[in-house]
Amino acid sequence: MQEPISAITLSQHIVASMPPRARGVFTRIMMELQYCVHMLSTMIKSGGLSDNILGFTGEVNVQEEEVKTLDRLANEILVTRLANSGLFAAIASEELESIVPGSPEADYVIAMDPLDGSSNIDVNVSIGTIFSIKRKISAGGGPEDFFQPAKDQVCAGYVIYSSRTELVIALPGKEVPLFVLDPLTGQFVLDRVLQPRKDAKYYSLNEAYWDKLDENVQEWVRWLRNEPTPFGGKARSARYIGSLVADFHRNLLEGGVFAYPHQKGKKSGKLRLLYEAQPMAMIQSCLSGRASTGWEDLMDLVPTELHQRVPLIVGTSPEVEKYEELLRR
Ligand code: FDP
Repeated sequence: MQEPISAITLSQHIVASMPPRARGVFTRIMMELQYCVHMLSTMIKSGGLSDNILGFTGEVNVQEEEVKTLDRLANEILVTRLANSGLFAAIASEELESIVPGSPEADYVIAMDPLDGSSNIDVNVSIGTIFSIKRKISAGGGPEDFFQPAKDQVCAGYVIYSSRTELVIALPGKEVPLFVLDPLTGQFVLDRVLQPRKDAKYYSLNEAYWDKLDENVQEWVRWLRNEPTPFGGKARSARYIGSLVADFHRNLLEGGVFAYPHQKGKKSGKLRLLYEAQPMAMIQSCLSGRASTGWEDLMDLVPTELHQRVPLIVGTSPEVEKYEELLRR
């Protein structure tokens, strides 16, 4: 990491990447997200000492999952601040059944998973926040704004809360920077620009579902385990953390493929198109990778429901393409 005194901050980086006549809206969006993330990161790292943030709330969310206290807090902080920021016409959260209205005149909408990897909260394992920003196409902010394909996102990103809090953002056609949160100043500073990884060292999938996977997917996993990579690497090793953000981040940095496939008799998968699959698809595509349901390219798939679930195969291109090839048989 750079010397703090010469570090490039997130706001400096965004201002430098914008066209000269930009109005500064996007910079304000990033500053608002930075503020929320700093708050969340501080709460998470306090480990429940200063606030009672661990455990369950006793509620069940729209996804029929038990809500953890931190899930609820993260959702409240992000939704309340972003809805009142004047920067978004509408907000969609994985935790909420309906869209939350913002400022109808704003140009953007944001979909987010406020806290990804809930099952890892209470065991001090990496968790994250995922977001996807789209340009508003309706008059005042409605479902159609969210039902645009991943390739039409204006920005996708995630935060990983681990030994460091890191932010990765992708703007179409631009480099993918990785920022680190300086806990003293609450500013994200540029750590590095990520480089595409052609070769997959790892694959990540929950192998406990082996008996539920269809034969083509099982064959793909055997191929990953046994065949050398097309670029001369060894057969891939396995890593599964169980937080999408953490597994995806690891594969993005090291080279790998993450899969949460469909199962026999259940084509829909588990992960959510708007809050998880679309943002990861854009980030991976900006780094020469691919994201697919197995049947459709996730950059092109047009959402039809707010909480739509899809199979997600995302990572280095040859591995994703092999998956698609096996499913086509
Ligand atoms: P979690 O249920 O802990 O919130 O989207 C939710 C998610 O975690 C992803 O982060 C993770 O990749 C996946 O679900 C884990 O699901 P399995 O336990 O079924 O493997």
